[in-house]
Amino acid sequence: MNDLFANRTMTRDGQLLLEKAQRDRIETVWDRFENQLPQCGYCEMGLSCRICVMGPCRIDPFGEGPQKGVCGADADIIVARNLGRMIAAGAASHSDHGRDLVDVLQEVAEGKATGYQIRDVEKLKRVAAEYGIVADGKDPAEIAGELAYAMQEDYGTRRKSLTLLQRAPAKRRAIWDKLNITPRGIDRETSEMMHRTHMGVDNNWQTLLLHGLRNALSDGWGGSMIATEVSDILFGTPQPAATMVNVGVLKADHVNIIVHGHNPVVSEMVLHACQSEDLLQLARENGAAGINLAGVCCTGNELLMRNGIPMAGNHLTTELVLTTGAVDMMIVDYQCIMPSLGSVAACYHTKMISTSDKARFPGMQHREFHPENAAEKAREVVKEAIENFADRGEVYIPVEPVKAIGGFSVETIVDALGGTPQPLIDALKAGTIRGAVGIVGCNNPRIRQDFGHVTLTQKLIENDILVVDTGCAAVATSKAGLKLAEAAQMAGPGLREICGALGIPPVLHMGSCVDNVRILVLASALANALGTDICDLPIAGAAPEWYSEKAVAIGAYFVASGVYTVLGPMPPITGSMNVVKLLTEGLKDEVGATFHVEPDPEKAALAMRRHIEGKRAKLGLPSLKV
Ligand code: SF4
Ligand code: MSK
Repeated sequence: MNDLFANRTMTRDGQLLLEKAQRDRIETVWDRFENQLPQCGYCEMGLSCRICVMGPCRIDPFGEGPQKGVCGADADIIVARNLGRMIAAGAASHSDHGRDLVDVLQEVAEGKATGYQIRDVEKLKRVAAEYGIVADGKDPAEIAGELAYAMQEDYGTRRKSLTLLQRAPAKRRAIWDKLNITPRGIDRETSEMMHRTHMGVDNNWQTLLLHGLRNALSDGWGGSMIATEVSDILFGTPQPAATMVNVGVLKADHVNIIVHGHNPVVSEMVLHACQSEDLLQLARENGAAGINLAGVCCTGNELLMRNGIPMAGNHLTTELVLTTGAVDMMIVDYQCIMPSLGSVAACYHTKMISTSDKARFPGMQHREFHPENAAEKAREVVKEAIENFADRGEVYIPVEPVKAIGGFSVETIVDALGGTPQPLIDALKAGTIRGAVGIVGCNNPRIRQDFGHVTLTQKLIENDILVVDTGCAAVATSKAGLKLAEAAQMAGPGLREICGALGIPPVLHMGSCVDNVRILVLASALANALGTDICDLPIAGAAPEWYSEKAVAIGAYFVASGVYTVLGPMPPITGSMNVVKLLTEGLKDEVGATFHVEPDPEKAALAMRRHIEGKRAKLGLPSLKV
């Protein structure tokens, strides 16, 4: 294999498709990354500012050039403002995704969103009760209407704190209150961050960063949590199910449709259309053996979690999957969809369809989905995909797919444990499982694709540390075969024994990137059962290949919730040692957790083991020498 391709991705399908892309003269994300090198050092350090038009300004990190922007902002202020705006963008993205789901819930309640229904009535009632809604004597539609209204209130500005914060341990909420970072309205915190970072508002880097934590918490315990809960209510709470992953899930004799993006509002309707008998018949009449729906990125994870739909790849595979020539249509909603996709598709027969009024892309046809027309629109586009099957050229599907198990919601994990987290707590206390780590986030061309996720995961499970993962990390470990019960053979003896007894893999797929909140809910359940705080648990978080602003918000709400979090790529903060020190050391005294940056996954695993052993020792649990 060409070394260049082997250095870009550890995946076999990725390497072979990079060769194909080169043969077909397709430019990929890696080519464009290399074309950008060397990237701007000021920006990498967070030292450039273009907040106002007296600028743009930059601070000289060597102390020889300007040390202040035109307005007088120094390096600390500029770095903190830039980071604050990254958090605001990430929180806004997740939370707006959540809002779209609440809108569907509202329309289902009003009988307008034909095609959607409430699949998990029990969860509807449970979540409604948390919002103080009495369900007795009401039908699900009525409860859904009241819940949608109450959740919309959480987005507004009238409350002092968000409803679902009640799920956090009391000690954690007390910390947030003491620091005055208890999040209020979801939109309010993002709006306030944009205000604070306007020229001439908050020019104290510490208070800017504290508001960054508050803004991130409004996502983690607000917008993202609402997104996950409403998705479960509308589309069903995930249950473990077998699936297949990598580009080999495409089928040469089927109409292949790929869904890409994040929100299940579109992809669930596409799935229904793909399963309808008349469209399957049409596919057969057009010479195909059937319709094969597969996902990439997180809308794929949403379908995988609930329906076992196969997954063709993660973030850096999204262009390569088109080079197979086997994709008859790619349907996108929003987030993480590279604007290059339309031009890649134009070299093949693939039809590209955008569906959201807020996300348009070059080279894509726009078919706008709304709750009231989504079922019908989905049928229309699936029909077009079928008609496009005849236009295929040569097809190249170079690998066989890998089996995986997905669908581990908190509910199913607790069910697998016999209805209570106690067996997990007992295993942690005994040291059979030494701790748990949540691995989340993306791919990034700075890092060999999947290498960070897979190496870190392998090192952790070898050390009897249970791994739960989401997003593109979850796809990476699935492709590497770590999401099979047999993968327990790679785990240490304790974790292997538990996995064998429960019939689960050592790496549990917990969903998409908004579903990181499932990890928060699980951590809270453990902390509550132990009568302690999240920061006292032998757990950690990691984002070994993150790239997006959403990942910054996720990392910030993990740390603010008390989870020590290791990042692979360095965030753009090194222009201010004050900011670096606060995030990597100082926050420990404030929220009981810090960030740590370590691009080498083996060293990251070691840092997490040390952290976990330290927490075990503090809880008086048996230790293992690190
Ligand atoms: Fe320059 Fe200050 Fe304007 Fe930023 S806010 S661009 S540092 S003048
Ligand atoms: S899709 S945010 S690349 S996980 Fe959620 Fe993957 Fe990261 Fe997008």
